[in-house]
Amino acid sequence: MLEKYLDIKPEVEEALKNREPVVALESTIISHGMPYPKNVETALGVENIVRQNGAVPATIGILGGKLKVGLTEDEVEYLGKAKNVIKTSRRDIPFVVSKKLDGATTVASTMFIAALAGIKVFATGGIGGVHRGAQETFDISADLQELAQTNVAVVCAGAKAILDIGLTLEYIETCGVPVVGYGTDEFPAFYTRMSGYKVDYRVDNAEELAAALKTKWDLGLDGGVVVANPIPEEHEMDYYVITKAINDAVAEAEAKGIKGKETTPFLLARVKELTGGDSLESNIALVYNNAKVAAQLSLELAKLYK
Ligand code: PSU
Ligand code: MN
Repeated sequence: MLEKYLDIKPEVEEALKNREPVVALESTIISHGMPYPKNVETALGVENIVRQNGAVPATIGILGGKLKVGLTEDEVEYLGKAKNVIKTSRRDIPFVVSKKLDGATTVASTMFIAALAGIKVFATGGIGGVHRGAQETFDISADLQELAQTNVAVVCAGAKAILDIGLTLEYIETCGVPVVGYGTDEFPAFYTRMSGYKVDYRVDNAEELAAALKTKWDLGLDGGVVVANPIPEEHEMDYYVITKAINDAVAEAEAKGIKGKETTPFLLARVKELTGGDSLESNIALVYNNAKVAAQLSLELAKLYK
């Protein structure tokens, strides 16, 4: 039945069959998170880093209504360039699929599809979360509800301050999802290593993390884990520069009446413009760093699930 919907790239299928390490990657970051051609360059660069670290990359997206697990280079290029690709979160999947459309998957839908295929580790830049002003707007990303129910570890650089980081962490706690600092006690704020908020647990290597994940899932504690991996120091942004850009972008979004699924892409694009492109360079560096950690984690998990 699932074969009707799922299209797994042979290399990925082979690795999954042999219980070898595989790392899922999302595609909204390609279509709505970064401009062309940097988006395509980054997506392919991330795949290379996963490979160099001994795992098989599987970039996930929806093409012609097929849930693709492992995009080819041409398909990544297509998603990076095309204008009509739908930002697809959990609620959108049945419609994008049944209408045979093209969709770029968010953290939520990438987790869902990764789990369908049997992939346990996923690398991205930042997760969605509770937006600033959510007390009024109720704007809370479906990524958080997905983390509550889908058994995939998400390696990210924390959450951007376009979100309310404190409320995001509270909501994640309500979902029963652990927030783990990778080599840090503090939850990172994407462009910077510090946010002023602590993580729930700190791990200092992939082995320790894999053991906790296996235990979680063995016990039937369904749901994901946020693995918060801070941006490398040399790529960190200046706190004041990035804070101003984010505050200005958030104010602009409000003034323009930007709402719903447009909010995150609007803010990402504006922050990039307001920092003269510097934020994009940091963004790329932290995604690469997450790909490395995700690959290491997938290797350790593969040993435990052999
Ligand atoms: N945050 C980032 N970069 C991104 C996204 C979030 O720093 O590219 C994307 C991810 O795909 C994430 C989605 O799942 O935005 C969240 O969108 P929303 O807030 O509409 O759920
Ligand atoms: Mn939203």
